[in-house]
Amino acid sequence: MDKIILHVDMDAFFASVEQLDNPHLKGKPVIVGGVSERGVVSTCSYEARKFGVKSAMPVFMAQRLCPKGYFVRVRYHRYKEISNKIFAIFREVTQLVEPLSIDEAYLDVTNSRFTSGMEAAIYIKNRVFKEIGLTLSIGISYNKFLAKLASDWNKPNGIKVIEKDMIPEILLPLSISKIYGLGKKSVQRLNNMGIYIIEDLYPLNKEFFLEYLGKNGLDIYERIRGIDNRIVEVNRDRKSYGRETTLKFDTHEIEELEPYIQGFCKELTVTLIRQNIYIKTITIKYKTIAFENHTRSRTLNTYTNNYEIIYKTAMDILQEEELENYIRLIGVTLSSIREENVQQLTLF
Ligand code: TTP
Ligand code: MG
Repeated sequence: MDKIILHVDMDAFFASVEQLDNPHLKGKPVIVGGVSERGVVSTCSYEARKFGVKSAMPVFMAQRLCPKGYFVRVRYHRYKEISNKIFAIFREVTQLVEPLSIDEAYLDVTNSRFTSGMEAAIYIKNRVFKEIGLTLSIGISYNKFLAKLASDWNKPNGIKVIEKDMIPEILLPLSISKIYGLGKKSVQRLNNMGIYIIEDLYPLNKEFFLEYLGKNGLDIYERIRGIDNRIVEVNRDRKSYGRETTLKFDTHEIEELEPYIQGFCKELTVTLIRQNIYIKTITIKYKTIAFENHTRSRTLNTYTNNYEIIYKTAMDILQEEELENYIRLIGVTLSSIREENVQQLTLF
C-alpha cells in the first residue's frame, strides 16, 4: 500500500501571529524583521507580498517597496509557544511527525485513524483554525517530495493532493529549481546546458545524472519520476513512545482492555520498525474512575521492536494488576530507546 504523507506549512507564520495578537494588523501589510534600517525581513503578510516584499530582504528595501507597511519586531518566544501548540495537534493525528522548522512538518498518516489524507488535512486545518486562529497549507501525496511540492501549490490556506496518475504531467513543466536535493549550483550548471524544466531532464539516462550530479544523481533521477523513498523521521531525541485513550465504557475486565492494548502495541511497533528504534521498557498506564493514576513498568533483558514480545509483556503487566476499581483511561508507553543505525543493519 502506498503511504499517505502530508506536508504542513503555516501561512506567513510570524506575520500571522502578529495579526492574531494585534487585531488592528489584520488585513494590513505586516512586515516582521529587525527594526533597524540594517535589519532583514523575516517574513511578511500576504498583503505585503503584493508590494514585492520578501523574506531575507533588507528592511530598508521593504520600506521603499511598501512605505505604508506595518513594521514589527520579531518575537521569537511567542512564535515558539504557538508552534508548540500546533505540533501538539499534529502529534494527536499521528505519532510520525517530522518537524522541518518552527512552522513546517511532514506527517505520515498512513496508519492513522483517518481513511484519507484529505480527511486528515481537513481535520488539522479545522483544529488549528478553531483552537489557534491561524491558517496553514497542506500538501498530500504518497511521498515527501511530492507532498512538499503540493503544499506550495495553493498557498495560503490551501490543500492540494498529488496522486500517482498525475505524474508526470504535474512534474514535466516544473522548474528544476523545485527538485528537492538539487542545489543552486547544480541548477545553474544544468541551466547552462539548456536544461530549465523537468521535461528537459526526462530523456537523459542515469549515467548523465551520476556524472553531472554526483552521488545525489540517482535520487534526482528517481524523484523527477515521482519516486522518493525517504521515510518520515520523528525527532530522534525522544525518550519514549506512547499511546493512550479514554475508554468508551469504564471497565475492569481484562478482556475488554485487551483490544486497546493490542491496538496500541501494533501502532507503536509500526513506528519503532519504521524508525529503526528498539526499546527495552514497557509501561502500562491506567486511570481509575476515581482519577487515580497507576503506572507499572517492566524492563526486558534485550532491546526489541517485536510486536508479539511487546504485546505479551504489556498483557502480563496488566494481568498482574488487581483491578478493583473501574478504569476510564488506558495507555502503553515504550521507553529505554536504542536506535539502530542503518550502516549497522546492512552489515548484519
Ligand atoms: P516560511 O514557512 O518559509 O514562510 P512563512 O510561513 O512566513 O510564509 P509561507 O506562507 O510562504 O509559508 O518560514 C516560516 C517562518 O520562518 C517565517 O514566518 C519567518 C521565519 N523565516 C525567517 O526568519 N527568515 C527567512 O528567510 C525565512 C524564509 C523564514
Ligand atoms: Mg510557512
